[in-house]
Amino acid sequence: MSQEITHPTIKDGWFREISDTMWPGQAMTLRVEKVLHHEKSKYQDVLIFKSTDYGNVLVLDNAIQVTERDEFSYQEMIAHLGLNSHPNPKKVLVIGGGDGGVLREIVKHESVEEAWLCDIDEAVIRLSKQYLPEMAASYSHPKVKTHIGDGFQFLRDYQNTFDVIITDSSDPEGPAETLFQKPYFELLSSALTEKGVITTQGESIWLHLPIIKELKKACSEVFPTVEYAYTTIPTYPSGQIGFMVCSKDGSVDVKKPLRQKSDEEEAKLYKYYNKKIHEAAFVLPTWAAKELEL
Ligand code: SPM
Repeated sequence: MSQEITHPTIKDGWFREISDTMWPGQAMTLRVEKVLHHEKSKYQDVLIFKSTDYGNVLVLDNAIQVTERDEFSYQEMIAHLGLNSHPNPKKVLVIGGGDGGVLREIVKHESVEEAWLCDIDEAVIRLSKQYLPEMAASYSHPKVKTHIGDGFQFLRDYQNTFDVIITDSSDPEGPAETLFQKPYFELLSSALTEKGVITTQGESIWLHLPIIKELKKACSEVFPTVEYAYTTIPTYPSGQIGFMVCSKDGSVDVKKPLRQKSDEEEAKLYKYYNKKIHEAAFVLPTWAAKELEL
C-alpha cells in the first residue's frame, strides 16, 4: 500500500500558507484532495498537491507559486505588458518561471524568434512537466531554449542580447532578495538591446508598499521609463500582485500597448490580457499612487 505524503503546511486536509514576514496575520488556505509530490531540491522545498477547487498547485518554500485555475492572470500579464511595450521583440528571456507558464505566453508573439528560460532549480522544471502539463508544454516549443543555472551568471554571459527580459521571481526573502536590488537591474540593462524592456514581479500594494517603493527606486536609477501595473489573482496574498515595467527607451509609454490585435484575436489567444486591461493595469488607487510617487 502506498504511503500518504504529509507536509507541515497541511493540517486536517487544508494547506495553509503562513508567512510572518511577507503576509503577517493572514493566510491563504486551500483544501487538499491529494498530495502529489514532495521533495527538498538543492535550493528549496517543493510541494505539489491536487486541490479540490483550484487544480494542481505548485508550492515553493511554503508559498503558492501557481494553481492551474488562476495562473493565467499572472503569466499573461507579466509577459504581455512587457512584450507589447517593445516595438519588435525577437529574443526574449525569462529569469525564474520554471513552471513554463510565462514561456507559453511569450511564444504566442509572432515576432519572437527565441524564448530563453534560465531557472536555477531543475526540480521545478522537471516536476512542472509532470504535474503542470498545460504550462510546461511550452518546453517542447521549437523557439524555446532552457538553461539551468544562476540568473546573475547567465546575464553576465549575454550582454546586449535580449529585447525583453521577464523576471518571474519568488518573494524577496532569501535568494530572491537580490532580484529586487539595483545591481540586478544594472545587469538586466546591459543584457538588453538598445530599446530593451523588462518586466519584473512587483508584489502587492496591499501588503508590500515599502518593498515596491524600494523596487521602483532601484529600477528608476537604471531605466528612464519605470511604471507599476497590477493584476488580480485569488491565490496570491490579498488577491493582487504587481509588476514593474521598465524600458531603456525614455520616450516609450509602456502604459499603452505598441501593438494591438482585434478583440476576436485577443479572445482566442488570452484569457485575461487584452488591450483595455493593459492600460487599466497601470491605473492605481489614490493611496497607492501617492505612496509610489518618487
Ligand atoms: N510562473 C509563475 C511563478 C510565480 N512566481 C512567483 C510569484 C510570487 C508570488 N508572491 C506571492 C507568493 C505567495 N503565494
